[in-house]
Formats: sequence, structure tokens, C-alpha cells
Amino acid sequence: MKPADLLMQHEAAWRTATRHPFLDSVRDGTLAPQSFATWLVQDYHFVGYEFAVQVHLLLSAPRSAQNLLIRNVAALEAELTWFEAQAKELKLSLSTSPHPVTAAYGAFMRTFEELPFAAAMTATWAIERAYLEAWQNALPGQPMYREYIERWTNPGFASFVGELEQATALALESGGADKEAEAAFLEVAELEHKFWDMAWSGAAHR
Ligand code: MP5
Repeated sequence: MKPADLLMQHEAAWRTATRHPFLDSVRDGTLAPQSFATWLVQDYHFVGYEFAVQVHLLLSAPRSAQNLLIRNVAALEAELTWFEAQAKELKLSLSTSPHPVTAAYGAFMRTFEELPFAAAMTATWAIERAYLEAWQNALPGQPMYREYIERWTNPGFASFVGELEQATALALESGGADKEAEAAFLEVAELEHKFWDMAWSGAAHR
């Protein structure tokens, strides 16, 4: 099994992960400020969880994936700094608690430790691929969201996602972890969908 097979076989689930009224309204400029604020604060929490999980994954990675995963960890740390600056500019507090959906995503990512490396890598790739496609679906987007859209649609990010896909394909080559990889992929699709729903509802967070 290859990563691209998962996208094809689970096209409907993947569509719910990458297409959403939230993204449509980023595109047409009708997004409620509360929804955007919810997304921003919750995504900051998400990236904090992801950072810790990826540091762990790096420790168990085969030699061939180390360089890529080091770059991922460095990008995640830089992203936390970027989110902190965005929140400051928008006067949003980042010290609110994670929404249950964000907490569930964090709990899922912590299970990577118990998964075969190929399955953890599949989920790592799917998480980034989901954002690449989701934000592409918001293009060209309203000027106020340009920086956000560019962050996950720029060619450098797209090629990074391509590298993750290649590393995932290599890890899956033996075929020993296909079942776990498929389950992890589907879990990412579902959690991405729930994450957009949560942001869209503009759930209060304190
Ligand atoms: C990503 C994200 C992309 N920031 N938030 C969610 C809910 N899913 C995927 O990850 P990254 O590391 O910000 O590119």
C-alpha cells in the first residue's frame, strides 16, 4: 500500500477532512471572527501537542527519516512562535484550555508511540497533507487571511508534504503495517473534520 492509495480509497472521508464551510468562508470573507479566534487558539494547542509527539517519533525513526523529522520538529517550534505573535496581534489569549476535540486529537497523536513506525509516519504525513489541501480549498482567500493561507499552500510547504509522502511510502514498503496505517489515516481524516466543525461552531474556550 502507498499513501496515494489511501487518498483514493477513502476519498469521501478525506473530502470531509479538507472541505468545510469554515474554509469556504475564509475564501469569501464571511467567517465569523469568533470562529477564526477559536480555530487559532485551538490550533496553537494542537501544534503544541504535535511538537511533543514528533520529538518522540524522531527518537524511534530509522536513519533515513531522521533529517526530515528534525526539520518537522524545527518547523513546529517555529510555528508555535508564529502563533504566539498572531495571537498577540489579535489580542487573543493562548492560556485558555484545549477544547475536548483538540484534547482528543492530542490523545490520538500520543498513541503514535505504540504504533509501528510506518503507521505513525502515515498519520504524520496525513496531518500535513490535510492542511495543504484544506487551505488550498480556501484559495485565493480574503486579504485578511492571506498569511494563514500562504503558510499551508506555499510551494515549500507542498514539497515538504511531498517528502513526507515519500518517507511514508518507504516505511510502508514491507507491507507489515498496512492495517494500522489505514486506521491511523482514517482517524486523522475524522479528527480533521471534527476540528473544522469545532472551529466553525466558534465554541467558547476559557
Ligand atoms: C495541521 C494543523 C497542520 N496545524 N492543525 C490541524 C488540526 N491539522 C493539521 O500541521 P502543521 O504542523 O501546522 O503544518
